[in-house]
Amino acid sequence: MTVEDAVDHPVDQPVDEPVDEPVDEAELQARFDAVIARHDRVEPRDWMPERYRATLVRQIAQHAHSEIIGMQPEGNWITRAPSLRRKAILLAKVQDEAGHGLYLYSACETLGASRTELTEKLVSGAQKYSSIFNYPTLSYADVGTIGWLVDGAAICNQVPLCRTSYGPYGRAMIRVCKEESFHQRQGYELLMTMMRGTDEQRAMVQESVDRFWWPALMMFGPPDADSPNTAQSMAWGIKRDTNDELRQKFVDMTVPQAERLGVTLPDPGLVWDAERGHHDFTQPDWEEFLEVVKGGGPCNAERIAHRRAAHEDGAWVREAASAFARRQDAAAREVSRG
Ligand code: FAQ
Repeated sequence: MTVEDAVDHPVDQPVDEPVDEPVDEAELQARFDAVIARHDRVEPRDWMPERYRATLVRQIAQHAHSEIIGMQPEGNWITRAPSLRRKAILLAKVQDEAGHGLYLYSACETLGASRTELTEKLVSGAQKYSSIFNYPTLSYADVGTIGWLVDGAAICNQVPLCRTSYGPYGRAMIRVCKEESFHQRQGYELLMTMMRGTDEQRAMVQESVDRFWWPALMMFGPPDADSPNTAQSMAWGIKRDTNDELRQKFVDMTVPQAERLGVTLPDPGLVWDAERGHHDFTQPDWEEFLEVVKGGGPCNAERIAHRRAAHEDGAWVREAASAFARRQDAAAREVSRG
């Protein structure tokens, strides 16, 4: 499934009819269930069960936070990019991630959760972001590996989300996925260039892939049997595939790319299973995953401290923007009074 498929075969347009009054809760629930059963879209002004709304806010906010925190590991290399061209590409990519975060915070606003409130929950640790961004970027090859593996995993996870049941989330995903595809290609091209270079450069790529392979597998979340949210999110059409299905898709997609690149994926258990028509692979260390999600990863404290400092340093910009908006409003009222 590509982004283009999702765009060319969009979910039917929203049924944004005003609700006839009076309607009881059971009737509203029945209408909602019918929308989900038809694979139609739920829109912001539609009635929705409170748990559906809360699940969406949880997932979309975590997704938004991941995009924003995800700027840090690669941002670490902007000043040290080896050429003007590589610097321009990296700057553009990191800016794209900021844009993705903003679309996603906007999608959350349509559910009644403000950006201020969500940012506070991020910096206080009340909401999560993707485990992957708690690992350090130790070499320039990590920029390529993040593009290839991390954006690659993000695409596997997010292309199906273009068909998620909540309209604003699905529509945001279409553009995000197009940009993530570009990110993945730039990462792969960077690694390919290094693999065509010196022995030291090839070793740098291999070392980077060795570090990022297992955390990339963890991005899809715990195994289905240990995933408390998957069954309900699938029933509501928020998620279109389970964590294990997406992880398998990612492995199958990545193996031939690794062969072409000339790197070895660090899993001796990775073999083609002709009967299943998929690669068998070793599970990542789920204890390590839980530790990272709980806040004990190599960079959790640093990532949150950096985000909190940036938020506090930006207070004057928010105040200035609010003052400017108030002044514009006052001027507009003045003009309308004539
Ligand atoms: N890290 O029951 P499930 C990107 C939590 S964007 C941390 O399976 P669910 C772009 C989960 O929240 C990457 N926590 O949960 C980029 C839940 O906790 P809670 C982000 C995780 O929601 C590239 C608990 O574990 N993408 O990379 C993780 O049904 C390069 C139980 O899990 C998205 O957010 C994890 N990896 O499925 C940016 C995509 N996995 O809240 C910069 C949208 C699970 O109950 C540079 N999200 N948890 O306390 C999703 O598809 C889903 O939320 C899953 C998790 C699949 C991530």
